[in-house]
Amino acid sequence: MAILAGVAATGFAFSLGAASAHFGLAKSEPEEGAAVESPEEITLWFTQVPADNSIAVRLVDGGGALVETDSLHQDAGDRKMFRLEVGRPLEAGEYSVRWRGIGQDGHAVRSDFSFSVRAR
Ligand SMILES: [Cu+2]
Repeated sequence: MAILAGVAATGFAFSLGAASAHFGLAKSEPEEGAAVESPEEITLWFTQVPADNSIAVRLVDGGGALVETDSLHQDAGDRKMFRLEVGRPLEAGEYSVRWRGIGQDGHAVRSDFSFSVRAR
């Protein structure tokens, strides 16, 4: 009985560890699905501090074309937080933010989220 309990507890701890080790996006500004005025920057908060220099973020318009942006900055105080400076007014329409990065478990993860810019 004690052995079985020990095995179960180990399995539980392992699955918790695997879940918490996985890398992803915690939130963003603009949020997924938001309709906003042209944002000066796009902010991403990840679930953990990514591997150094592993984050890339691209802004793509509704037609799939890459939108030229300014630089990406990692926040010095909160290293899970990254800001992409847009650097230009965005026309009204749909946009996707495509990101990739490497978490502390060494796995490369990529995903995207979308928002729209309202007509003024
Ligand atoms: Cu992982």
